[in-house]
Amino acid sequence: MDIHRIKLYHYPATRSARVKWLLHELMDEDFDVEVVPLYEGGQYSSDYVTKNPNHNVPMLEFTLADGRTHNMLESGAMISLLADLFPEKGLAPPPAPFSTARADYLQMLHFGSTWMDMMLWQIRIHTHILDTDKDPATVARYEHKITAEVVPQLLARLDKHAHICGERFTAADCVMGQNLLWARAYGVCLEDALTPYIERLTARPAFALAYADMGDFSLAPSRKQGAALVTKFTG
Ligand SMILES: N[C@@H](CCC(=O)N[C@@H](CS)C(=O)NCC(=O)O)C(=O)O
Repeated sequence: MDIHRIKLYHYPATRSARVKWLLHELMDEDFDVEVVPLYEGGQYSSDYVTKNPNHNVPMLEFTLADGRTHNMLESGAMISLLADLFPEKGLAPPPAPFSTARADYLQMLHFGSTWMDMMLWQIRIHTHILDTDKDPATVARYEHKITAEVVPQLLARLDKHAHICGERFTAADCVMGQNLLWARAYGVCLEDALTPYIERLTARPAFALAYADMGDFSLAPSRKQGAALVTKFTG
């Protein structure tokens, strides 16, 4: 099945930036991007919800050579698939034959996009997105869990190698890099020993392209946007 075109539904500096970054690594600028205005509630429009009932970004739309489209809704799955689609770029150890490198790569890609992501999301929504039901204890719980359990695992890896799965940059670094920028914006993962890794990632030309729109992101919606979102946001 041939892919005719790839389109990313995106909002600056959010989880869709992971995917945008990898697309730039793989395809330079040869893909389409549509910004979904999250703070204006664009993710709840009936058109968008029909395609993405989770009302979020990223959404990745593949238009096939025969005109059909297929949408993906999970950033980790997108990263995994896209890296495999471009084996010549060398951003994912091959799926077969079995290798511990592949097993470790998938482990870290999913650790970043599910387990660590879950903690960061709880911190974010209980700091900036929820209304009257913000819970500071939830924020404190996940700040502690990240510091006590996640950061030591990352430091142990980065003490040995330049990237999260070894010497080479892989697609798992797009997830981990975005997570670390997200974490630092919320005052966690500030350990100095993580900084050289973050600097290595942010020096990549594809990172610069993916985050060129970062100035359009603010951590919190404005008071007016937040008031409009509150009736729709489901957590
Ligand atoms: N598990 C999904 C989560 C996507 C997600 O929740 N994205 C946030 C932005 S980082 C969003 O669009 N939220 C809007 C909403 O929930 O209304 C993924 O990793 O792709």
